Amino acid sequence: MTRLVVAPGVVHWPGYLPPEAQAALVVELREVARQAPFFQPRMPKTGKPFSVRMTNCGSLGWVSDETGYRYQPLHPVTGEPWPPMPVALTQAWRDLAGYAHLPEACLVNFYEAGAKMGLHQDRDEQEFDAPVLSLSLGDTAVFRIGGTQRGGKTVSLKLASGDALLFGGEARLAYHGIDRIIAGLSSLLPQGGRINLTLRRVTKPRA
Ligand code: MD6
Ligand code: FE
Repeated sequence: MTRLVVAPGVVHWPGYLPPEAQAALVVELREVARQAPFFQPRMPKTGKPFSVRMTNCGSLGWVSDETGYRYQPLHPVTGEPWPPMPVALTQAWRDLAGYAHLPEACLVNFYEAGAKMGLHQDRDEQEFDAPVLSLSLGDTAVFRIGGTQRGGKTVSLKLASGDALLFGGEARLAYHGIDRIIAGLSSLLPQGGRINLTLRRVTKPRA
């Protein structure tokens, strides 16, 4: 397995999930999305919709609306608990995260052609000692990462279907985003598009 250190604290495993595991995960994610339909998050204050649609699995889910960003145990539209995390995801976490406790939230982002995500920090969690683990499925993304200050130097890398990316240590609060999606390189999703999963530990584990 190729393990690329992109920057201190940022590790990229191209093709971490083999094609059969990617296909099996897509089947499980269709069930997640049946129980917890994709919703359109909105920017705090302005209410401007994101171009990415989202859902979650696990005991907590990340949501965003006019009142802010937060984690909550219930779907913002259906009011139901998030479905459980597929075992393949907790397995990837055990395999790659190097963190003793299980993740609580898996944010599922869906990008159609033209969707992107602005530079941001992941800082709505209480536990920054845990890394964030990302898995990508479907179309390739151009991912950009910088330092912990906005406006610093950035580098970009492509995330293809099956790739894993870990953000931890001194990179845990690095700015990052998705510049664009490159369609046509993966046949995993018949209608195209990209799914990104980010696994997070939200609460501080009790000692
Ligand atoms: C994406 N990823 O790949 C967006 N956040 O669609 C993220 O925002 C992200 O990949 C924290 C750690 C890893 C990530
Ligand atoms: Fe992020």
